[in-house]
Amino acid sequence: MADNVAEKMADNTVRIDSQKSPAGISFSTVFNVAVPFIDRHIAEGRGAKVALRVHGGADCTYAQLAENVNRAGNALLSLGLARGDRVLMMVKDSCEFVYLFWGAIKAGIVPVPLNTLLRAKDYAFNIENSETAAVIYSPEFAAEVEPALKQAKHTPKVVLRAAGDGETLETRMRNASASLAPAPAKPDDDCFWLYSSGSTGNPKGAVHAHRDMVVTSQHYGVETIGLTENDVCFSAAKLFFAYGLGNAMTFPLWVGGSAVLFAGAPNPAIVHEVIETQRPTAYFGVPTLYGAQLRAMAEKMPDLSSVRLCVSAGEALPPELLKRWIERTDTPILDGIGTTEILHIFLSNTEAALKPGASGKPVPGYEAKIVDEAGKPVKQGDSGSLMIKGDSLLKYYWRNPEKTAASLKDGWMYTGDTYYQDADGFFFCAGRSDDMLKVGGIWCSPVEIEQKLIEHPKVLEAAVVGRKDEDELIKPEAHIVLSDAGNASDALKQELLEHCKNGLARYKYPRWINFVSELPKTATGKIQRFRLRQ
Ligand code: 3UK
Repeated sequence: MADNVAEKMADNTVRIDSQKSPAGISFSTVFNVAVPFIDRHIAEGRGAKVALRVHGGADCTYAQLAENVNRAGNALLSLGLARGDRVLMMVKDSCEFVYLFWGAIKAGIVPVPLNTLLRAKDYAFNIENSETAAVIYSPEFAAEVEPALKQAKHTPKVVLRAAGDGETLETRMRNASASLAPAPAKPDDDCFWLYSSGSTGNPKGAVHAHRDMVVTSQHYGVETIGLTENDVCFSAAKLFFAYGLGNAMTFPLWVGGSAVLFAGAPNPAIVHEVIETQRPTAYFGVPTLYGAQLRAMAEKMPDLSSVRLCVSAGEALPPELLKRWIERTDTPILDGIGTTEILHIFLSNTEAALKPGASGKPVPGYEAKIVDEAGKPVKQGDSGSLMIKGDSLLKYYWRNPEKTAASLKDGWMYTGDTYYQDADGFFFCAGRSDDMLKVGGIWCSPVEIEQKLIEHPKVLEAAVVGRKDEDELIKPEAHIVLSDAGNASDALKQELLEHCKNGLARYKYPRWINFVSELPKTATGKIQRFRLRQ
């Protein structure tokens, strides 16, 4: 029956059966996801509606969006890119990001948005690992991207700035046709990648299919947080994160709502200014920022009256922060856990079922189980490894069959998180199964910070662990053995901080440095980080 229905569906369409819970989602056999997210809105009469509102810039209507997506897709094709080629994007939150991402997909090219806070050596790895055909970047990131292009052993066919002087994506788009037929694809074909980091080793390209953004937008965006075309979404987390990509791009574009885009670094003052001037209805933040916003509110209370819904993800939201936020704003924050591999939130609190400190319950369309080391479900209340099943899981890690096999088992994904479930069915986070830290919602590998510290000539050994700050949120702390203990001084601490800030993405520097005489180790000499955690 379902197959017959699928056969009868027009190309590039989705059918939602909302009588079912979770809603049944069927895809046409020929399915390029750019059509329902972009072109559908013109057919549905939303051409004149604002799709993207740029803080401090010009709005973009759905009609302009559809035209520019076509122009971007044609620009890539005219540069010689072919089906399945990757295009790495180091692009700020802006209309160009959205044009390029969807233009690539519509043309059958695979966009790979990258974290714009990374450094040249990180980008050199991405360029080589993806064997990308193109690198397109905002001029703001030239100082890291351009050296990376020189360092990398792979040379992309196309290197272009997104905007600015000379030949850019923008000039290419101006000369490109405004119409583009969608490249034929199937719901399960490769569509876009996001890189995900691990505690040791290099980041891994998580390959997502055409169907995945429909699944997250429908099951979380519509069925869990109730977004509609009247919503205006603002995400403090940038579009290059899976979290931001859903919040401020796929969700509003799925429901025919609007997104607020802001290119700069989020801080309480600017986030409050954006909320006051753009008046979003849904706000998506991370715990560290909610904490900083609360401190700023003690000085000056912003007008948040447009916001009906606040969401937090990236790391657990401490109950105390939630309590203080509700006291101040009278709006709850819905904490939910998502991953790059599953694309968006799969366990979430809702207004009807909210427990402070919990990650909530499974989002419609997802199943969760907590298993022991043998893969067997644990007793209710016991901690174990959290596994998730659902239709938005990555297809595979790019050129990493071992990691793919270790992470995916019979349609279930190991998240790497330790969880337990209480008697009411709420899931609670009890830490990671590796040493990875979430700092301001962003992955931070202790090993990477340690390696940077050890590069310094005065450092003999280093161990980095997570320590809770005043908001109960984890930040990196370094324990350092100096080659010559006599060098210990505050000036050296400052020097080591600068060394880290200059060599690593800026959010990765240790917030505390302790000089110690030795580090706890196993008999085989491995640092026992757990003994250093407070
Ligand atoms: C941790 C949480 C407790 C957890 C993400 C929303 O964060 C996202 O994706 P990443 O791949 O990291 C995934 C890991 O982060 N985590 C995320 N949210 C929570 N831990 N409570 C939470 N609420 O360790 C998870 O494995 O960067 C978040 C939507 C999409 C995402 N990709």
